[in-house]
Amino acid sequence: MYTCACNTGFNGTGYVCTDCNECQGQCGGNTCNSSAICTNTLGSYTCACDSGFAGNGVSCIDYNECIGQGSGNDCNQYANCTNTPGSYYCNCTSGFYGNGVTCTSYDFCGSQGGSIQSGGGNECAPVGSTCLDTVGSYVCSCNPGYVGNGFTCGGESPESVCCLPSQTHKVFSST
Ligand SMILES: [Ca+2]
Ligand SMILES: [Ca+2]
Repeated sequence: MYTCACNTGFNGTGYVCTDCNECQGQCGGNTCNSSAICTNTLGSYTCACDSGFAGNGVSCIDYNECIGQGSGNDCNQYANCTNTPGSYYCNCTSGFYGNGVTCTSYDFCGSQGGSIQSGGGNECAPVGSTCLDTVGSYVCSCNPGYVGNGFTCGGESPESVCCLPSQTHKVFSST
């Protein structure tokens, strides 16, 4: 008289044994990390961390691509990188528009106008000033004969004729 038992990883009577699908919770389930892919195999299973994670499949730790881990990041030099579990994203900094991989300085001094917030336009004095685009910003200068900081430029005054144009650099806070 003898009895048969299925090997570990198999279900059945002992005469007929079929593989447990541990990935679907059979035979005690699996120990794969929640950020891993479980693959059923005959008699066992394997775990592999999702892309963007490092580890053996049971332990998976997010790569911080923003500090160069994993495959790093392709954020533009004028973008902020934000790490996320399994990934990351890029946002252009103030003064630039784009998808974060490509960031282009706004044409502040263009003739289209518009608000600073929407990217176009500038706050230079409408009369007596000159706007100069810089990378991610712009500079307002009062023309010779006008006095002010570039955002406000007063009319001609006798004493101002002698003086160099004043200017103010528009500074954006980086968020
Ligand atoms: Ca299995
Ligand atoms: Ca990440």
